Amino acid sequence: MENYSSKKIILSETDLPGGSEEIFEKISNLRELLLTYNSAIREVTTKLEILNDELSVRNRRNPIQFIKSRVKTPMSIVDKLQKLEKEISVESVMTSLNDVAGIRVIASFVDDVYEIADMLTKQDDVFLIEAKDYIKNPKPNGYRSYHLIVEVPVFFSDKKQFVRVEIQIRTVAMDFWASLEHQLKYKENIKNSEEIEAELRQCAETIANTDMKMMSIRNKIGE
Ligand code: 0O2
Repeated sequence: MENYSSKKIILSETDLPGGSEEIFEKISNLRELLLTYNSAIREVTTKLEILNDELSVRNRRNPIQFIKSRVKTPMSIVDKLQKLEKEISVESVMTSLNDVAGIRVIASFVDDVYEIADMLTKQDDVFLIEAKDYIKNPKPNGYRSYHLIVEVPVFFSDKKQFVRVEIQIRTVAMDFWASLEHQLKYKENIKNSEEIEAELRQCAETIANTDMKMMSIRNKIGE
């Protein structure tokens, strides 16, 4: 399970589970790679914080409640490369994986989700690779969120490197739902899992309706 956190994450080879040293020797510049992805997260997070500050001055409310981030663990990087039948190398990580750096933006209202995505992707040093709207088109299990894959330039002493970052933007309610549903995926032998899935689907609908009502109440208050 990948843990998103609002704290800065610093990874090192000591995070590797015992016995996996051999496979990680293949990723020669691991430290540099993690530094690169951490830098891209810092860069995008700063952009989001600036947009939040600007909007809070203009609209007198914060569209972003909080921002969490994580860099994929070396173990899950290798797992994913193996699943995709890709070579285990730094180049392969950079070209084949879009979600090594992940940012989760928790917004106040549904229209904030779209405004944040739009303002970020309009910036001329943010290159949109892919957008997936699971709010307009929820997953069959009820999952709702707006996903972006962007590429940003990270400047080092001797080079400029384009790095991909996955950004998930969703409301507080959608995030609450996704956290509980995520636990279901990682728990084995859950009793009545079909019943729980149906309950979660129903909760997702209730949450979507409540999100819409909250936006309409906010609009009435603002009139
Ligand atoms: P984790 O453990 O959260 O990192 P891909 O990322 O290419 O393998 P896909 O389906 O093309 O897969 O990407 P998608 O749909 O954009 O989903 C990527 C991430 O969104 C997931 O990462 C989850 O974090 C989140 N997500 C997608 N669908 C669901 C869902 O049904 N429930 C919950 N709770 N989260 C979801 P990971 O790596 O799968 O998981």
